[in-house]
Amino acid sequence: MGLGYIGLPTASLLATKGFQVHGVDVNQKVVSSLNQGQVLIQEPTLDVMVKSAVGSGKLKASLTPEPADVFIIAVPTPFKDGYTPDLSYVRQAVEAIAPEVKQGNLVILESTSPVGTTEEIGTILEKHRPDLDICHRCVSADCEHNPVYIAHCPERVLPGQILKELVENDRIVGGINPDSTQKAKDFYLRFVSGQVLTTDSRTAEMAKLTENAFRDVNIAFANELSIICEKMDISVWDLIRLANHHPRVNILSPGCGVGGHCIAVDPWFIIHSQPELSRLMRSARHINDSKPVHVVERILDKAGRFKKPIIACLGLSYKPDVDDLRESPAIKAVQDLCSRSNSRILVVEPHITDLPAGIKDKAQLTDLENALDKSDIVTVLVAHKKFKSINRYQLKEKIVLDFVNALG
Ligand code: SAJ
Repeated sequence: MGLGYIGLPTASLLATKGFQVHGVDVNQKVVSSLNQGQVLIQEPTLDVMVKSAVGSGKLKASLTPEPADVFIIAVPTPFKDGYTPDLSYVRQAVEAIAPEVKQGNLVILESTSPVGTTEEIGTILEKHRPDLDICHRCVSADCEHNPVYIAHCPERVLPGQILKELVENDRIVGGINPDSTQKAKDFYLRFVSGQVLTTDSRTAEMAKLTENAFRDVNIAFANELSIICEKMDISVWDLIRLANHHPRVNILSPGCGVGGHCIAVDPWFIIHSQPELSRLMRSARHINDSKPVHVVERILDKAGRFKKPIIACLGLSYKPDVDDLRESPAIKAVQDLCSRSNSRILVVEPHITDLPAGIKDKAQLTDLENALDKSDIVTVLVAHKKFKSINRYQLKEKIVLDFVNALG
């Protein structure tokens, strides 16, 4: 259920491992292109795997679910206003599979979710299918009946390395009862080479949120350090390189902010559930969210020296070498820059062909050569590999603001 950045790679991997896979998505375009062996998202080697999976007849897609042994839910779990978790896609997916679920089936939630969501799946299924034995409160590991098994197995793959990590990463599996945990573990052992670690569903949910909150807090430390270093006229990159030589120090990289659909979102699920107790995580979120504003202030400071400067903004995606623009701090910075300055803004993003709404009418998408040629100020917002090979000679007469150390 859900053929996005997680569902589609998972479906195609399972199909190439011999499972018969039926992919479901609410988007007709996604379904049609998949059935033709085509992929709408960029992820290394995914196109080859999808082609082979569809070509072998093991993977097909439609808008509605069919009966199955295992149902995997991999739909988005964003937040609504006030950083409240939005579980509507999970609920809709469960309602969609409810008519097809049979005794003995395994339902797995892979979407990153607030604590308690996997148990809620059981409640929703019970409501729509009172005939089913969900066995919610079953505590023994050797149930004599054949209930519906429900477990959480959070996805942990890194965009850009999804297909490798789907197989090699250790997985955490937590069922709503011990039987569900065991069933889910047996399933993952059929295609995962990493360890499959077991727990209960609430701990599994919290583990995933914790992993991303840990990274968010550590990036916030780096971002705070970068602002302190600017004030003190110290190169934060040299500082981090040196400090990281200590055997127990490993500072992450400062940048333009934290984006994507995971790290900028998931800590809020913890903060929302324990607002009084999540002071550090909340603070990290604010530091990372405010970094694009700081980036823009630094650009405006330099732009003030010109009448109507041309500013090149290199990179728009949420992180290097991906096409994903979701929650991108670079977009926030460009948007803010457009609204606060009279400059002409040239954007270079090699992974897209069109600027997103919000900056489409205010900035111009162009290629790297043209941007470097025309601009007075060059800003690097995302450390794409392509930018690392920029000829320094081309930057000689320009003001350069490299927020991600792409130019070294
Ligand atoms: N970033 C920095 N500095 C760093 C590292 C990252 O500013 O040192 C920024 C990136 O530019 C980006 C954001 O943080 O804007 C997040 O990027 P990321 O590469 O850290 O993580 P994601 O969001 O692509 O994937 C994360 C991963 N989680 C962890 O590493 C703990 C991945 O394993 C998860 O599966 C994924 O979230 C998810 O789906 O939850």
